[in-house]
Amino acid sequence: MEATVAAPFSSFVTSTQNSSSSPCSLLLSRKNLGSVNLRFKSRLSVRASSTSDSVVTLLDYGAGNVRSIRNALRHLGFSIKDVQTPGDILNADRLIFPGVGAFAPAMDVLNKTGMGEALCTYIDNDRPFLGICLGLQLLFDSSEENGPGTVGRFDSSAGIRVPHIGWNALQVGKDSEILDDVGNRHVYFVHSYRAIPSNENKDWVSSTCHYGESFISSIRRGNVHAVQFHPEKSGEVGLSVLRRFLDPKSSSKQKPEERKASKLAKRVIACLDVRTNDKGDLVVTKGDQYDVREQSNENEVRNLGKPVDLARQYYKDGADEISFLNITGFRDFPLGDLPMIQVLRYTSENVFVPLTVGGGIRDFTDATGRYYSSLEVAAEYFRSGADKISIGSDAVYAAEEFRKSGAKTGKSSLEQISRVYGNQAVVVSIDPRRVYVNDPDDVPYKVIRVTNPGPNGEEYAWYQCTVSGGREGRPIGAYELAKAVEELGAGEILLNCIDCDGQGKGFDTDLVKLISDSVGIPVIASSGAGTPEHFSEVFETTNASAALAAGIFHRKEVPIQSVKEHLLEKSIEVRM
Ligand code: 1PR
Repeated sequence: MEATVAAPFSSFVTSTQNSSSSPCSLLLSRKNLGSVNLRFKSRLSVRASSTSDSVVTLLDYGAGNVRSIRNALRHLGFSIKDVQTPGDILNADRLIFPGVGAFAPAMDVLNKTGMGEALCTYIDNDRPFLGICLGLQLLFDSSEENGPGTVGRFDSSAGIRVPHIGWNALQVGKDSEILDDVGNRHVYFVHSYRAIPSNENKDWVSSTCHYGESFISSIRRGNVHAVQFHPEKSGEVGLSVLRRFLDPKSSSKQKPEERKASKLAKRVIACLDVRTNDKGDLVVTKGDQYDVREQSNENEVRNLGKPVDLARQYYKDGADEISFLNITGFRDFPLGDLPMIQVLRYTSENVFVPLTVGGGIRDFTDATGRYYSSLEVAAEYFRSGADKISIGSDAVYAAEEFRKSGAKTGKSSLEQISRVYGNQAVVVSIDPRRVYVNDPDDVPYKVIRVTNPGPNGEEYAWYQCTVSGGREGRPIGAYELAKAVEELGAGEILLNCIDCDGQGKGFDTDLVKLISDSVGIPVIASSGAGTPEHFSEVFETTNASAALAAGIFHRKEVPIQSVKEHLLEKSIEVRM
């Protein structure tokens, strides 16, 4: 969650300043630019702190998922004081600035309210500060032309997928203190912009991370800390980072991890397909090729458990992420489906890995004629604890339109949500069905030679996209859709396959290879996992960044840990 503008810091700067003299960038070159600090000091003063040890001040500028950091702080026994005025910043005992949402709108708010100035004064006075993600980037001069030490976008031409999403390893340098428990473990990143280490900032850098190049993953000077990763989403390790910031005297020690994290891990994701059953209860269900009803006389919806309980269990079991798909969202309006919002709220109270939610994200007019934009739906999901939202059917319509006209309208839910929340917060879920053909020229879509021929010996296939939970085929293939949604602002693709769903015979590696080789954003392989070997197969034969499964976890056939241990044996990096 961070900048979506090329030079994010410039918007933080008041109109009379340019980005190279922005107040907080001075922190990195104080000697040269001290006079501007003084200007702020003369206008604002910090009073000695006196409030309770268990209060933490939170600067929530109203964008994205701040519920996760709130939940993490409460979980650690702290109460939260929200910043209402610049004075609240100056009077804070300890201040957290969680960087979520897009940069420009957030910085506008800070500028208009005078909070930006107060923030700089607070930091300049070496008061306890923790910046997260954007909260790190704002300490730098962002101007891309100013050479090293600036914040810029990852360079996808270097062969890396942007956004950088997932669990990566840190090279911890100097005495960061808050990172003392991180050791050999992975932490969770989600961002497209990064700060580069340089001579000017080397005294500040407390850890770096490698993703195509070395970038700054944390800085520390005195009581001022900032991290590019999300501690509130990094499981127990992340909680220990927060704990050490909040209570530097805390002596809690994480058990040292024997295996050393060395690079971006392949993610193992647990997926919960959720819907209301015939009794009106919200249940986790799971279909075979998208049919979720029992093959019994009652024909009832399969009930595999309660969403919140299962999500908690998967968090404990080591899932790297959890996805909720409201599979009847296409016909029920999500904001009318309050139980799903409740599920997110309860889950995010004690599940500290990323949560994705999908189903029914689109513009909607209810029975009373009230119109809701997809942005409102997404906003409610983010507020309720989702880190990413996933769009299915509506992305198909947007992609069809885009291919027809060749122009972006900026109005689709995909475009709007990624503009406001950043593309790293928007997943597109594709539900394709394999269609065999004899000849690659039979259809105007991308056709591939399949590993296993079709029922009539067909050697080729295309993958037809569907909407409404697989009920309706559309005139667009998975390849065309993936390319289009990447252009429209998707940050990640969740690639299902109706033919493989629930079959336990392995992922459709032909399809996963096709899509993961065609786009520059991360691709999550989904549908068909039956054994740990299916996970290593998909990672060894395709460029998938993550693999998702549902049935084998719900039926307790294969524990998440067994999948990870198997991947480790195959020398595939995973978070343990
Ligand atoms: O179209 O924006 O309302 O979103 C609807 C969402 O719900 C989409 O993401 C779509 O994939 C999902 N969905 C709709 N109907 C079903 C269904 O099953 N009847 N579930 C459905 C899709 C597929 C995966 C599943 C994997 C792994 N489920 O999420 O979890 O295939 O399963 P497995 O490991 O058991 O093989 P919109």
